[in-house]
Amino acid sequence: MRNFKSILVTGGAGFIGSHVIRKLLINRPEAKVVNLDALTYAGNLTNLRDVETNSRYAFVKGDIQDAALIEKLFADYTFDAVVHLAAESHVDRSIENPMAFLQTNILGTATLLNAARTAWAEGFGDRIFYHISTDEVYGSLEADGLFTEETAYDPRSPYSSSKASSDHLVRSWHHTYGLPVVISNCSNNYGAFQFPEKLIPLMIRNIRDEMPLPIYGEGINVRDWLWVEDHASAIDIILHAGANGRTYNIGGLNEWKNIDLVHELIRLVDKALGRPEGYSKKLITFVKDRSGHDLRYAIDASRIEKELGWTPSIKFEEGLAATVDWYLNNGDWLDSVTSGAYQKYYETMYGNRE
Ligand code: NAD
Ligand code: TDX
Repeated sequence: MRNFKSILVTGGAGFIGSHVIRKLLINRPEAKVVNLDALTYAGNLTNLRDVETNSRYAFVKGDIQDAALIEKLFADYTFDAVVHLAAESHVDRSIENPMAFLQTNILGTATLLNAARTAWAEGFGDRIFYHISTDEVYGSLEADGLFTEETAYDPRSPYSSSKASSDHLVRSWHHTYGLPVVISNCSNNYGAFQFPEKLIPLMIRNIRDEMPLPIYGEGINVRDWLWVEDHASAIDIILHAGANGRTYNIGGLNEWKNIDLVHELIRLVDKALGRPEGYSKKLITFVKDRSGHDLRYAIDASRIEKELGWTPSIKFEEGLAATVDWYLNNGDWLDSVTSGAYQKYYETMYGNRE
């Protein structure tokens, strides 16, 4: 088991990163945590309002491609671990604007790897560079089968190919320079503070506001959903106990067809808002499919269970109901992140889709 005094988290103002920072501050009272985040449209400091006065937490606004800034941060804070989450993360945006994905996800990761290697040149010791990746690097499954850590990479969108490239870079810094690394590849996360461009918060908001519910294609695509706090726990465990150079798949064993999930969200939101059962079904709108839409993702998470003792802690029904409650009770958050630029995004993505 490793112990860290000073951890650099990148992308901590985003959805998963904010949960990771909270988890590290609670579980690791000996550690200081520095959050480096560029605050793109997806980064929001209100996601971390409850920890901002914690003396073991610091926020730095900056880009992971800024080599000089990162070198200075390594010198100022003498990090002994990096947890790298910063990324452009939305597949639809990657189809519209791939270059931003290549810059942040590929060049940004290489910049961080170089900085860690240089700063730790005197000896790697127990230090670790932890790269957070996605199941999408493995491609798309038909009705059967699961992605294992041995599945060959077959990324099919600009997003997933940029994440696959970054995974390859991390492994190459390990093999070439000996940089100690761990990688994890996770399925779709859900929970509080997720930007409402992603399926679950977008649908909750649209059901609440009685707006059309845009379902791509026939809604038959399948995703495996994992509670974001379970992902944050898995990250904490892998960071401290994962074997150097090893990859861990993280998943929820919880596959849902998109259309079934939207029906479940309609049931939960209508119930919470006191509407008659089935009231919002009329909002379902089948729209033009996502280009290159992957059919199915599903994860074999037996390695992390066997080697590190991690399994999901919560049943999906419970997590989804809590998530719906969170968005309905945090309407201010939802309204603030969807004001301004979101309107233009929504119009661009969905305006001509029906
Ligand atoms: P997110 O889009 O909610 O947050 C990304 C964060 O990174 C934001 O705070 C943003 O401001 C920051 N960022 C973006 N570009 C940056 C740059 N150039 N420099 C510094 N900061 C920058 O993403 P998320 O859903 O929290 O995902 C976090 C990580 O987990 C990503 O690496 C993603 O690929 C991976 N992942 C996500 C999921 C999921 O379901 N959301 C599943 C598996 C893996
Ligand atoms: O409006 C929509 N309608 C719709 O039918 C949206 C936004 C999505 N969908 C479908 C597309 C997918 O089949 O829902 C499914 C889930 O879509 P997203 O929430 O965009 O997630 P996905 O594309 O599966 O990718 C997510 O999981 C893996 C994250 O965004 C990635 O960052 C992560 O790596």
